[in-house]
This record gives sequence, structure tokens and C-alpha cells, in this order.
Amino acid sequence: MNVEETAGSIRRMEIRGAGQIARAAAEALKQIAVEHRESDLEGLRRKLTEGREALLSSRPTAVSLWNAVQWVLRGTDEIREVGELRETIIRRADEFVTRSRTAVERIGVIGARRIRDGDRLLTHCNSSAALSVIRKAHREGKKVEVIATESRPWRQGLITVRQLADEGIPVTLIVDSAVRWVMRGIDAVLVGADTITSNGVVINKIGTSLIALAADEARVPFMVCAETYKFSPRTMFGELVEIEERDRTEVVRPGEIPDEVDVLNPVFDATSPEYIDSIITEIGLMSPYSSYEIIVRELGHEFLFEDSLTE
Ligand code: RUB
Repeated sequence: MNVEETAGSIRRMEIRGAGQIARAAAEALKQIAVEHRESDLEGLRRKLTEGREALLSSRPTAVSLWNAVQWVLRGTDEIREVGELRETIIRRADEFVTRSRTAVERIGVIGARRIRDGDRLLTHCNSSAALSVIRKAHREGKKVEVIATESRPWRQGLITVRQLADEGIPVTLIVDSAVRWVMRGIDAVLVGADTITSNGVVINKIGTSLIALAADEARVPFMVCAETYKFSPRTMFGELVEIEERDRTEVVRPGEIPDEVDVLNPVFDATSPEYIDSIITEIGLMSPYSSYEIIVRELGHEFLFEDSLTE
């Protein structure tokens, strides 16, 4: 896929989930470098800049996309030779994709240690990081059972139940509004993240914050499974996370309600750190209050400072 096709697929949600979006963006930038056969340095730079813009505008909320693009392009302005620029882009993109996949696996290993034999887990939407934990616990021989929310309006919960059922993991689908009703029988909630801010707020699929409230009320641990590239350096410099709003047709069919009735379709919401027991990352299990340190240590504070203030 070229960069325009990738951006289009992300926009239409054919490629979705913060981790997958990030990997697809890195691959698309790599593709630009692979296909650039001319000796024209400026031509390659121009294509990369256009590609960057197309990718970043495809979906606004997941910082994983921004971090992936930064990872591949950072510092490349200094390169003065076309071959070196091509090689750097290809190497960095490969590096990002490998690190991202390894991170999801490591989250599985770390998170599975918190799952006990016989646990009944609840998950929301479709998160590869959260499912990595569930899969790993299952493969270790722990008997786990999963309750998965439908996740209206896109119903990503259907992907989740298919993926779990394929692995022989007992799973039950519920409508989103049944969460509080089932919460009393749940041992732990596992969700993913699109963005984690420097003050520990988790942005994830709409409905996540309600689930966190219900978990808090029932004293059920609420765990977020997220690679370190889901942390947002941009929020450290005061930027707010843009919550994507999508079309009304995702919620109601044309003609189903009067046209003059507005439909609000926010895609993500924000869960405050006080509702989050732990964030499971590839470098360890931590408190949401450690966000700032993660950003500084893992994402490179000085470099990000420059970029975040000039964007
Ligand atoms: C997906 C979603 C997922 C996170 C994390 O939303 O909210 O929980 O992206 O996913 P959408 P992962 O379907 O709108 O992209 O752990 O796979 O990165």
C-alpha cells in the first residue's frame, strides 16, 4: 500500500486500533523510501513531508500515529545524501514495527502474571495489547473467561469475541449498557489505550471511562495495556488531545430519525488516573502517575521538546 492508500484505509477504519495504525504509518513511510529510485534528495524529502501530513491527518486521537511518524523521520533533515536518507527511513520503519510487535508480546508476558487461574475478565472494544495479556494467560494454562462489550457504534467487540473464540477462550458478548450489571462478577478489567497524557489520563474507546467508574464502584482492578509509544509527549507541552467525532451515519441509518436531530458520535473518552490501578507497558507495570517519567525516559525529552513546540 502506498501512503495515500494507507491514510485512506486508516480514515475509513479498515486499519484500526492504535498499534496497528502506528505500524501501518511506519510501513507507508518506508514504502515511499523503497519506491524512490531517483537520485533527487529534495524529491524524496517532499514525498516524505506530504506522506507525513496525509498520515497525521488520517485520524486525530491516537498519539501512536504521531510517535511512529516521529520515530521514522526524526533528525532526517540533517541528512544530505539521498541513499542515506532512504536507508535511514527503511531502517527506522523496520525498527519501529519490530519494537511495536515485541512490545505487544512483552505486555502479554507481564500482564499475564497479574491474571489468576479462574479469573473472569472484562474487555472493551478491540485492543491487541489487552488481548495479548488474555492470550498469554490462557496459553499458560490459566482458565480465564472473558466478557467483551459490543462497543457501539463500530462494534469492534465482535472482532474481539471472534479472535478469542478462535483460540478456544470462553467469551461472552454483552451490550455496552450491561457493563455495570455484570461488573460484580468480574475479577479485572483490561483495556487498551490510544493516548496516555503526561498527567496520567487514558484516552481510549468511548465508554472506557464509564467502565472505569463501574469497576471503581465494584472494587474491580482496572488495568490499561499500552505500549510506551501510546504516551503523548505533546501533552507535556500543554497540548490537549483531540477527541475524534465521526459521522452520524455510523450511529443511525439515513431516514431513521428526523434530519434536524443532531447525532453526537465521539469516538474516544478520557479516564482519569484515580480510576486506573496500573498501566502495563513493555517496560513494566506502572502507575498512571508515572506518565511524565515514561515520556521523558522512553520517548526522548530534549528532541521531543523541540518538535512539540514547533509543530
Ligand atoms: C480502538 C481502541 C483500542 C485502542 C488500543 O479504537 O480504542 O482500545 O486503539 O488498541 P478504533 P491496540 O477501533 O476506533 O481504532 O491495543 O490494538 O493498540
